[in-house]
Amino acid sequence: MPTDLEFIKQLEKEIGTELKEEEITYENFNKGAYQRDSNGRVIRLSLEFLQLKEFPRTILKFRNLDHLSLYRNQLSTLPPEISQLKKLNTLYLSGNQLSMLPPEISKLTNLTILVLAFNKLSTLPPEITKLTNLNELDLYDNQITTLPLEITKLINLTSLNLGGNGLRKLPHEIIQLTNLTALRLHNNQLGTLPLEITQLTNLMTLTLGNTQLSTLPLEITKLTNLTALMLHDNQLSMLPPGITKLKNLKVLTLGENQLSTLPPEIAKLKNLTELDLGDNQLSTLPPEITKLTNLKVLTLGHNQLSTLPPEIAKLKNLTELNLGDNPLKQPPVEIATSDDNIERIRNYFKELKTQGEDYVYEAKLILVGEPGAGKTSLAKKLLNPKYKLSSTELMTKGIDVKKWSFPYSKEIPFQCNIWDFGGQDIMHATHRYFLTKRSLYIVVADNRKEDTDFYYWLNMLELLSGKSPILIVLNEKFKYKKYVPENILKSFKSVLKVCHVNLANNSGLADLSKSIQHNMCNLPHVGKDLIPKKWVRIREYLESEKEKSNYITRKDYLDICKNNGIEDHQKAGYISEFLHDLGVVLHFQKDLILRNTVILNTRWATEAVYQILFDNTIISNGGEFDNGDLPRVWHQRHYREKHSELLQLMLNFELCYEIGKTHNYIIPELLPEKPSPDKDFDKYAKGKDILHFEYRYEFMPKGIISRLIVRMKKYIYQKQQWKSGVVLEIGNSRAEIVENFDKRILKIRIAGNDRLYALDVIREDIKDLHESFESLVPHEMVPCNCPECQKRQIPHFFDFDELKQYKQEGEKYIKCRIGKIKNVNVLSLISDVFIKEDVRMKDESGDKKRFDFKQEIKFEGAKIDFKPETKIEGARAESDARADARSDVDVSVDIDIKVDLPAIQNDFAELKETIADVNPKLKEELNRIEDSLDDVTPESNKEKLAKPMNKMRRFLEKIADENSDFHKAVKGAKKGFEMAQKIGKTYNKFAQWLALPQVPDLFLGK
Ligand SMILES: Nc1nc2c(ncn2[C@@H]2O[C@H](COP(=O)(O)OP(=O)(O)OP(=O)(O)O)[C@@H](O)[C@H]2O)c(=O)[nH]1
Ligand SMILES: [Mg+2]
Ligand SMILES: [Zn+2]
Repeated sequence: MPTDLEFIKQLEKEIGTELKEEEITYENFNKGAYQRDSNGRVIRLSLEFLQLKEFPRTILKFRNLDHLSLYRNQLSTLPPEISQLKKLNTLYLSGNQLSMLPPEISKLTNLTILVLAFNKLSTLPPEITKLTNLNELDLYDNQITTLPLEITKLINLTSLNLGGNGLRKLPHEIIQLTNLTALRLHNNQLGTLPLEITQLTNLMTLTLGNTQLSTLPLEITKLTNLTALMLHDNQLSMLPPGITKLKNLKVLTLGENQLSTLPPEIAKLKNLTELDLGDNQLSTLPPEITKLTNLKVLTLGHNQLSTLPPEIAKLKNLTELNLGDNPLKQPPVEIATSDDNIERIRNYFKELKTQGEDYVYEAKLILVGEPGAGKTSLAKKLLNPKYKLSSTELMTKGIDVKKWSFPYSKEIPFQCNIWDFGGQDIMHATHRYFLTKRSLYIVVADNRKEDTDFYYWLNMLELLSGKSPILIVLNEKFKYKKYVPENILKSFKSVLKVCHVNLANNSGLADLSKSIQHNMCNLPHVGKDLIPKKWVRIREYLESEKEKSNYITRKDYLDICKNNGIEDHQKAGYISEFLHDLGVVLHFQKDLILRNTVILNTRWATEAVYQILFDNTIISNGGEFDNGDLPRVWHQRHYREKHSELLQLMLNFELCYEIGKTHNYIIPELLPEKPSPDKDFDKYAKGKDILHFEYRYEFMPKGIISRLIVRMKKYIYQKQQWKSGVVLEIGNSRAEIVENFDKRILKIRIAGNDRLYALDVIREDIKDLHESFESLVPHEMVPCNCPECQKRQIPHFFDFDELKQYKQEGEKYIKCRIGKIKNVNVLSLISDVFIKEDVRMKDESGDKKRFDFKQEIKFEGAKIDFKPETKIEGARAESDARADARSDVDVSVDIDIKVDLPAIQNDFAELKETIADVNPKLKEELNRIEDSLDDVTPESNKEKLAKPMNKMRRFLEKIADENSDFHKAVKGAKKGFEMAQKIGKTYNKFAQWLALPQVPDLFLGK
C-alpha cells in the first residue's frame, strides 16, 4: 500500500503542480499545499486557483482527509466517490462552476462546514438533509431562487449564507433553524423582511443589505441578541422604529438609504461601535449622537450635512469619522475631510468656543487657458479698466497672484486673490497643487483656437476643482466671433455662463467684472464658514507679512501664533494646515526639509520651479541636472539661501527625481521625445511571453507618465526613459510603460518571470497617482487569451469591469472580436491577471461589501484570534466569531494587529538606529518611513495601514537588493540581517491581510 506521500507525488502529477507541505488554515489562499498529522497521514489539502477542470481523483486516496479546499477552480461536477472521504469535516468549493451536487455528498456525515459560494447551483440534492452535523452552509452567489426545503431540516446550522441568489422569499419552515446565530441574506430580492426570521431569536448577525427593503416590521425587536445588523443599500426613508430596542447592537449599517433625519432615540443603542449612515440625505445630526460613547467608526459621507453638532467632539472612542462629500461649513470642509479630521474637529470646536467666531470674506479667482489667450491682460483690466494692453506682455511663468478688493457689503470688504496661471504646457505639472476647491474659475479662450483646448480645461477643472463654479470668457482678439458649442453648458454643470469681452476696447468688461464680483461673494463658504477668531488674526498677520518676505521659518510662524495666543505647536500646525488647504500659504508639514519653511509668496516658489523647467542648459541636457546647476538657475538674491528647499519643492511636486543617491536629478517633462534605438524592450522580450495591460481614459490629464516615472524611479532600467515612456525592471521581469496622449491610453507590456508581481507593483503606483485626482477613473483593460490573440502582437482587450459584470451575471463566456471566438472563459481572464481581486470577491460573500467592519468578538478558547477587542462569553459568540472569521478575509489572516503593529514599529526603530550608525546618510529616508509607521495605530483602517506598509515593502526590497546602500548598511551592522528578517516576516503578515505584495523570501532565509 503506497504511503500518503507517494499519493501526494501522484497528485502532483495529476494536476501538474508541485505541492508544498505546510500548515493549512482556511484564512489563507493556497495554490497547492498539504498538511500531515503526526502519523504522516495527509489530513488537509488545499488546491486553490489552479484552473482545475476536473476533480483530481487522487484526492480520493487520502482517506484521513479532514479539510479539503478547491477554492477557485473550474470544476463543473464532483464525482459521486467523494463520499469516500468519510472524515471530511470542512469542504471548500467556492468559486467553481458547480451546477449540481452528487447525492452521495450526503454520506459525508462528519461535515460541519460546507462552503459553496460563487457557483451555479440552483438546487441541492434532497439527501443533503443527512448532513446533520453541518454548522455552516455558505451558498452565497448561486442561482437559488427558491430555497430548497431540505435546508430547513439542517437544524444544527448556526450560520447560513444565502446572499446573492435573487431570492424573493423564504419558506415558513426557516423557523426550524433555531440554532442559527448568523443569517446572511444580502443581495437578494426580498422586498420585505420575512416575519419568520423574527422567530430566530438566537441570531446575532443578520445581513439584509441590498434586499429592496423599504420598512422593517416591528417584530424585529424580538431579535434581542443581534449584535450586527446590516441594512445598507435599501429604500429605508426613516430609522425603522423597532431598531432602537436592539440594545446589543454593535454594528449597524444604514448607508445608501433615503434617511433624511436621524431621531434622537438612536442614543439608546449605547453599545454601537460602528454606525454607517453614509449616502443618505441627512442635513443635520441630533446632538444625542454623543451618547453613543462606544462609537469607533462613524460613516457620514455623501449626505447634506452643513454643520456638525459640536458635541461630536465628545465621542472619545472615535477613531474613524468619514465626512466626505457634505456641504460642510461648520467645521469647514478642509478640516472635516483632512487625514486627522477627528483631532482637528475637536480642536476646531474647542477654539471656536474659547475664541469666539468669525467669518471668511476672501476667495481665489483662478484664471486658466491656453498661452496668449489674454489671462494676464484680463487680470490687469479687472484691477484697472484703464490699463492699456501691451503688445510686449510677457508670457506668465508660473503663477502670478494679485489682490483685488471690492465690497462684500457696506461694512465688509471682500478680498479676491487673482491667481493668473501661465498657459504653457510645462506649467501643467503644478496645477493640481493650486487648482483649489471653493474658488471661482475663469477659462479664458481667444478666437483663434479650436474648441478642443476648451474641453481640456473644463475636464481638468472637473477633476481638480471640486465642483467650483466656472465662467467661460471668450476674448475677441480677432475680428471674427467664436461661439461656444451649446452642449458645453449642458455637459459641464459647473459652467455658469459664457461671457464675451474684447479687452482692446473694454467691450463686455464691466459686465464681466460685475458677474465675477457677484459670484465670488456667493461662493458657498464666503460669509458662512465659521472660523475661530484667533485663526483669522493669524491669517491676517501672515497676509501682511507677505508684503515683506517671501517666506518665514517655522519658528517665526510659531512665534506669530504665540503672539496671537496659540502656544501649542500642534494647534499651530492645524492652523497652517488649514491655511495651506485654502491656498493662503504653502506649508508641507510632513516633509522633513520643507516643514521648516512657511512659504508666503506662491509666486516666489513657483517662479523658482519654472526657472529650472525653462533653463536651456538643462533642457539641452535632456532634463538632467545636478547640484552644480542650482547657483546658475537660482542666481537671484532672494533664492540664494533657499536652494535645498526649492529643490525639495520640486521633488515634492513630483517634477523631478534623484537618480539613486547621486545628487543627479531628472525632470521627466524635459526628457527627449523618443527612446534611442538601443532602449529596446522588444529585444529583452523576444521569445518570452508578454503580459499586456492597458489603461484607457475618457479624459487624460497631461503629465501622467512624467509623474509615474518619478514615482517608479527606483525600478527604472538603465535610464531607459523618454518623454512618453519608460522601461522598468521589477523582480525578474521587465516592463515598458508608454503613454499615448492623443489616444488617451497608457500601455503596459511586461515580460519575464515575475510578470504578475510586476503588474501588481505598477498598478499600485498608478492607482495612487489616479487618486490624486478627484474622479479620474480610467478603464482597466485585460487582454484576451484566446488562441488567436495569443498568437498576436496586439490582442483584443476586454474592459475589466465588464468582465466582472459578466461574472456576476453568471455569464461564463465572452466573445473575442479578433479571434471570432465566442467562448472565451471569463473566469480564466480574470484570475490570470487579478489574483488580488479575489480578496474582494471573497469579501463579498460576507457582509463587508461596502462596509469594512471588523467584528470584534473574541471567544476564549476559540482558535481563531483576530484583532480581539471585546470579549463575549458563550458558545454562540464562538460559532459566530468563527463564521465571521471565515467569510471575511479582513479578520481571518493570522495577524494580531495589536501585537504585530507595535512589534514592527519597535523593530523598525531599532533597525533604523543600527543602520544609521553604519551609514548616517540613510537616516533621513529611514525617518520618513518611521514617521509614516507612527502615523498608524491598531485602530487605523486598512487603507491607512497600507501606506506605511507599502513604504516598508520598498524598504525591504532595497535591503534585498545587494547593490543598495541599505543592503550594505544592514550587512555591516551587527545582527542587521536578523532584525531585517524579523521585520520582513511581520511585514508579510500585514501584506497578506492588506493584499499587498509579499517580500521575497530571498533574504529572509540568509
Ligand atoms: N488685440 C487684442 N490683443 C489682446 C487682447 N487680449 C490680449 N491681447 C494681447 O495678447 C497677448 C497675450 O496676452 P496675455 O494676457 O499675456 O496672455 P496670457 O493668457 O496671460 O498668456 P500666458 O501667460 O502665456 O499664458 C498680449 O500681447 C496682449 O496684449 C485683446 O482682447 N485684443
Ligand atoms: Mg499671462
Ligand atoms: Zn481573442
